[in-house]
Amino acid sequence: MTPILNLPDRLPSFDQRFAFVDAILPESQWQPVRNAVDALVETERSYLPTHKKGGTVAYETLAEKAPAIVALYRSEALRELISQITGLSVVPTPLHDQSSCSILFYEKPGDHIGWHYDHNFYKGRHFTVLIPVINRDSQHRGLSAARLYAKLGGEDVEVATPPNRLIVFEGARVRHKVTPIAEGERRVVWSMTYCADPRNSAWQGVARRVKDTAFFGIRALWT
Ligand SMILES: O=C(O)CCC(=O)C(=O)O
Ligand SMILES: [Fe+2]
Repeated sequence: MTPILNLPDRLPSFDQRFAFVDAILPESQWQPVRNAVDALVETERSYLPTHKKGGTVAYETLAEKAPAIVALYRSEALRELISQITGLSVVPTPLHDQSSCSILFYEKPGDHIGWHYDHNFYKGRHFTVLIPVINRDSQHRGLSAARLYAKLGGEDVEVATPPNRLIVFEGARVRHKVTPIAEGERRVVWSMTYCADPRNSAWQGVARRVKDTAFFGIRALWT
């Protein structure tokens, strides 16, 4: 049986609460993810109201429209790898949390996300996992102009986000941003969260809903 993930020979260090692994998905897993994202891009394009407000496709929608993506998010293989990288036993966060597993679309010139932390509304430490699926310039020759920056050890560190690179960081502790894409470019990022203890208290639950609104409303501010 082909493995679900291309496991690295050596685990990357997580000393700075930030790590990445290239070519994480083998072809057999990568193809269904690509196809699911291409189908979502088509849906976005043809369904204008979503397109206008859009920017993100949330977990409930993915569960219905892209089950391959949700299955990988919830796979034991990915859970185990994130646990090994972070050094904590983590689990996927709940379905009702819109940030648990979502697809972020950067498709209009200027689409970006400013400096931010990813809020943690759970009891345990919380990690953001990104897998860029599409990242191309207008000529389809290289990556888009969008760059992920993380504040690591007081420095702004640029991290390339080529397709199929697994990026793991403690988003509640590591400030990060994405610079704007340019005309004709496209960047689509699969964003997930895992947590060491996914329980949340009542007031944290309320705060979480506020966060969902804020995060998923961001696109409205970009356009
Ligand atoms: O698009 C990216 O590379 C980063 C997205 C992000 O900040 C997040 O998912 O928390
Ligand atoms: Fe973030």
